Amino acid sequence: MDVGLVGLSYVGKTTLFSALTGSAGEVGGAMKAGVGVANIPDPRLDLIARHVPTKKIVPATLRLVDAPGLTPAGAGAESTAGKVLACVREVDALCHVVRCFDPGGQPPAPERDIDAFESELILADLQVVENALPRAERSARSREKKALDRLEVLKKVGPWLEEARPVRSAIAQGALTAQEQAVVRELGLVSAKRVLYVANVGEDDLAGAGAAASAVRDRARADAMESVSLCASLEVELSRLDEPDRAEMLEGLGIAEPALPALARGLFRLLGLQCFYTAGEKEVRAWTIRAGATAPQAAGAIHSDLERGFIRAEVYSVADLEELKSEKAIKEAGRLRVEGKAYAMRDGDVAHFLFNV
Ligand SMILES: Nc1nc2c(ncn2[C@@H]2O[C@H](COP(=O)(O)OP(=O)(O)OP(=O)(O)O)[C@@H](O)[C@H]2O)c(=O)[nH]1
Ligand SMILES: [Mg+2]
Repeated sequence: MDVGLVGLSYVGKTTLFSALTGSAGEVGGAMKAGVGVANIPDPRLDLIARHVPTKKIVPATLRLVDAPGLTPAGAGAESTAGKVLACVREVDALCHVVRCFDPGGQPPAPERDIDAFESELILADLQVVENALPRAERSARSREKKALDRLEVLKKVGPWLEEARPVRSAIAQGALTAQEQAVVRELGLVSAKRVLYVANVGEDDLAGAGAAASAVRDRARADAMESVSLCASLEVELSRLDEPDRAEMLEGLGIAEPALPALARGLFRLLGLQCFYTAGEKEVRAWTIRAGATAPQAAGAIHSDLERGFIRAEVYSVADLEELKSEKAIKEAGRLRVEGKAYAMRDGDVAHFLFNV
């Protein structure tokens, strides 16, 4: 899953990027995006590996793009939106970091900041649509289906954006078919992407109970998006500690867990994703699929050959393993299920795929 860390300037994007990926990042960085990978912590992987002896554990990952800060157009200055947003055209979701801390004499104004950023998203998309329209009109003269579809979508989202509404709200209201949404993705329209709002709180509100974090939460709820609150600078400190020290620091601060698991859960809900697992001597591994994916589609996440040549899947749940302690015991208890092509994977399934190519 690819996620873009976006937001206005100096809100803590790069700080959060460093905390999540463990890479240095460039604080207050120049106009270029950093790219890094975060392993998604998952207690179910450890549980599986306790009962299925294995050489290595491979977690699901998040690929993070740390976008440069966006400066809205001001008196005499041009907006930097086009450049900034070009680096997140291909991501699956946006993590919109909102400043909820006061660096000194600058009280947070999350609603104003969210509105400012949202306007820039919409303007950037409007620009894309206006640039693409003349070309789309020319190619539509060929009457080729693809060209006609593209023109149709551009004509549909243009007025929507002109009314200062993000494309994602058109999708939410069912104004675009699945096929039209695919065209929107191809166009790289950024206001179409779903958003996880990150309230970056100061050390004085680690619980995220203050007015600023609440405003971010309310906004996310009103838009049917997701939100988390975290303190990016504290997360950097946490990420540098070994496990026992980290646990101690969390406890001392009264925080339940580091930010990454909550952030990952938010993204999974936002995008309608779930995990399944494969377990063997070589590795125990987590795979990310769409909720509702069928067994062959899940197999396809591992390799296209497994989807093409899918015969059946042998499936049990992590809960079965926790209860019965081994695959052998699961089999003996008659709990190893044999599932066919129509099976919809459930969250927390452990699967072996049988295939033939
Ligand atoms: N108090 C406080 N300061 C923070 C926090 N997160 C970031 N900062 C500070 O805010 C400043 C900007 O942080 P960056 O992480 O570079 O912000 P950015 O959003 O990447 O900035 P640009 O890339 O320039 O847009 C730095 O001085 C950070 O130390 C936080 O959670 N609390
Ligand atoms: Mg930065």
